Amino acid sequence: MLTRLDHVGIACRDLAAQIVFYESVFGLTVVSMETNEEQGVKEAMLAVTEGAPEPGVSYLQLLEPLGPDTPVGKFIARRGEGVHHVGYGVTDIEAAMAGLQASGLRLLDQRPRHGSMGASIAFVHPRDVGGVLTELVQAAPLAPELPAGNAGNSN
Ligand code: V0V
Ligand code: CO
Repeated sequence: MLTRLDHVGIACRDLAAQIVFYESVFGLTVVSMETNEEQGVKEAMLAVTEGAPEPGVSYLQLLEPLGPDTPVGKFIARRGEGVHHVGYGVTDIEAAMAGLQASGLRLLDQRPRHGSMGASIAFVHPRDVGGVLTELVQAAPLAPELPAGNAGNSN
C-alpha cells in the first residue's frame, strides 16, 4: 500500500528561520512553498533526495501555523515545535483510504484534500497509529505523463 516515505512534517513557529537553518546547516533546497488555507498552514517542501520533483524522492515539510486555532497551531501550543506527522506515498489514495478504514482506522478526511505540489492527501488519526499523525500522499502526475485528454482526477 505504501510506496515510499514522502515527507516528514515538522511544526515550527518561524518558517523563514527554519528554512535558513536547514539550507545552511544541512544543505537542503526549497522546491515548493505554499499557503494552504484549508489546512491552516504556510509550508515549504525541501528535497532530501536528489532528483526532485521526480517521483520517489523524499521531502522535509516545514509547517508554520496560520493561527492558534489550526492543527499545527494547537500542536505547538500543546507540545512545542517538532515532528508533527509522517507522509507516505501511495499510488491510489482512495484505495488506500478504503483499505485503512476496513482495518478499523479512523480517517480524518472522508475524501482526498489538496496537498503540497498538487498532491492528493488524507490523514489518519494519530490515536489509531500509535500516536503518529499519518498522511497518505498521492503525488500529482508529472505533466508529460498525463494521459491525452485527461485534465486530472475528479476531486
Ligand atoms: C494532536 N495529537 C497528535 C497530533 N496532534 N498526536 C500526534 N501527532 C500530532 N500531530 C493528539 C493529541 O495530543 C490528543 O492526544 C489527540 O491527538 C486528540 O487531540 P485533539 O483534541 O483532537 O486535537 P486536535 O483538535 O488538535 O486535532 C488533532 C488532529 C488534527 C490530529 C485530529 O490536528 C487534524 O485533523 N490533523 C490533520 C490535518 C493537519 O494536521 N494538517 C496540517 C498539515 P491525547 O491527549 O488524546 O492522547 S498540512 C500538510 O501536511 C499538507 C498540506 C501536505 O503535506 O501537503
Ligand atoms: Co504533510
